[in-house]
Amino acid sequence: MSTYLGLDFSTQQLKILATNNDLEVLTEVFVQFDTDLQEYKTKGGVHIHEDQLTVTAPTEMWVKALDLVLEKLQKQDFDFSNVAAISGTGQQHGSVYWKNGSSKILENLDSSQMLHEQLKDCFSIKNSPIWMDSSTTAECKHLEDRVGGAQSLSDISGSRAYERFTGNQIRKVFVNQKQDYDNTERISLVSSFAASLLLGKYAPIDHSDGSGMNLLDIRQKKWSQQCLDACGEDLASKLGSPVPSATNLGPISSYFVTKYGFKADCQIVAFTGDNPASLAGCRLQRGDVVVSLGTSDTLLLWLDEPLPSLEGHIFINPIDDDAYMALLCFKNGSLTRERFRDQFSSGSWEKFSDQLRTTPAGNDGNLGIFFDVMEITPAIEGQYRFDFNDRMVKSFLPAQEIRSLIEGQFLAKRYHAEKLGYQLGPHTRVLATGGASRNQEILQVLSDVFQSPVYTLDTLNSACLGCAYRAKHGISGNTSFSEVFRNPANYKLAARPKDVDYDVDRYGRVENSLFNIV
Ligand code: 5FX
Repeated sequence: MSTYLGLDFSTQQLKILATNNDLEVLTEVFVQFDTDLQEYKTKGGVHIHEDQLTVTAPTEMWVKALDLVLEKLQKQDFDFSNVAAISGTGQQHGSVYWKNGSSKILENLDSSQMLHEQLKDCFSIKNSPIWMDSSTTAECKHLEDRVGGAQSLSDISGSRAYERFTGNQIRKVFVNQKQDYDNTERISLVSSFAASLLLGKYAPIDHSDGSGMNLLDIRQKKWSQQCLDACGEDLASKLGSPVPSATNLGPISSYFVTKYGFKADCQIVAFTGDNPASLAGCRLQRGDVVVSLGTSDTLLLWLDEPLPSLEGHIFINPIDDDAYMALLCFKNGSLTRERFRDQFSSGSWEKFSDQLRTTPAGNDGNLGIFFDVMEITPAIEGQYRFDFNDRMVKSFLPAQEIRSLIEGQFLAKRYHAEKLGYQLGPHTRVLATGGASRNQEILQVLSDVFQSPVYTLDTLNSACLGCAYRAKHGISGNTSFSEVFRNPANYKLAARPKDVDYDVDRYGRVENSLFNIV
């Protein structure tokens, strides 16, 4: 009869999903910050400040949302007394600053009052910096300089310095709001903050989300003293010790037992970041890669031996603490595909598909790299076409344009994945999600470029679902993550690779040559 809950504190909403003991979804409810909590006046769940660089969210709004979402679940007559364990996730990188003395309040919550009424004065910084913030360029430079450069920082923490990464955000507070910094006894990530509410005491940061801070030594699995010293004073004690992502943190706070009827021994399993949680929700296994084809394209990879680079991010793996995962973001995704459809396929996806079907794999050597807006991976903008002799040309035939775009996009993904240590193997599965994963011809190119079968999967709720899975895993003793499932994953085989050979090294050479052109 046991049930499990997964919570997702994402940018625009707080969602909660319940599964039965077989990890099948029973119900889900959500609170939309802009509409359900209008008093906080957010747009898309955030406040963009006047400088357009600073982006925050009211911490108290997240606290209030927790009671609201549980009340919504209560209205469905959900039986809280069957919940064996809860885990959750939050938008990555965001930080919460608990004021000196707050742990006492958190440990003595009164179930006759709302959480936000009791915790409203507990935050030394009332508006949490979040992942959309890009105001910390100076702090990033400082951190990289202090540890010997961007590659050294990546070698330690899995990523070069990024504005949104928490260490740089913490340093901004340390430099500009020293009094508030000194008045802070604990700094949480959004994920560990949310776990703290449920636990009724400060929850540790988990290894996987902790890897998005530019502070954690991803091999030692400890804070890097060098990085801590570059970002603030006495930071180790403010952060607490990080723990493996599957750690069972203990029973739920009595506040929730009395107020909602949870049983007293309902366990809280460490919360993690949304991308790691998605990896769990997709039930990724060693060798798999998730390719999400949306407005921007994202890659999630399973890695055993990471090679940190100046592009992409390496995190400790959320479901196997000895492994790693990589996250790669590509900004030019669907919008570029749609532009090509309008320009070269008369606005028709059917014609677009037809053009892919009738052109040969490899495009007779015609290679295209199209970054309509400044790309993240790599940081280049512009339109580049190369013929089979690597000579730059101005245009291809319309059908070649279409194929060069799709092949170029997937070659970039394979090239950058391999640069981070990913190796294609005989058991590699490519799991495709997002809007463009409904196009069979696009999936065929993906399969050909990766020389692996492509499966589609429905991941609307992958982060939330991943946390219900992690909740069960966290209380299952020494069983591995894959052992908690009775049912096979619901993947559909969509394409098998044709016998073609793509020259990924050539793609890499050509892409690198662009740095000398732009
Ligand atoms: C990852 O590095 C990101 O910044 C985003 O995907 C956030 O996690 C979104 F919540």
